[in-house]
Amino acid sequence: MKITKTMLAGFALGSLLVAGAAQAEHNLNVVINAYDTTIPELNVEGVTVKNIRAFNVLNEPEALVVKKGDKVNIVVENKSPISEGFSIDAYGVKEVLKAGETKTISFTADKEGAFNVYCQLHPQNIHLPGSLNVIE
Ligand SMILES: [Cu+2]
Repeated sequence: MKITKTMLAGFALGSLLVAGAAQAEHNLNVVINAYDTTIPELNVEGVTVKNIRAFNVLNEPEALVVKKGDKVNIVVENKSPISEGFSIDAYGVKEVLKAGETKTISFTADKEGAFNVYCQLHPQNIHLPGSLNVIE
């Protein structure tokens, strides 16, 4: 009986070690969304314009944090009424999502650091950039 228990404990420990050695998966969800805003007054090059309707596009959440070595799966959903881009140059990611489209982007986070996540289709003062932080 004692031997059996020891063997079971050994098997359990072995299983834990195997699980620990496997590549961890990190699943994230990002929603790209556009927000209507009204700018009450704006002065551009000496000309004042009032009640401008504008919109800003955000990636939510803005900051993504994963561990180095993780297999990262990012499900990106575009809720903006127009096509949006999703790029991470350091990982060779450059996707275009049509309005309403969802895509899964996968890569292994083998480089440590803070990387820009941005839309390659729009200026960064309209579609605000975010970050991918790969930590040790
Ligand atoms: Cu955009």
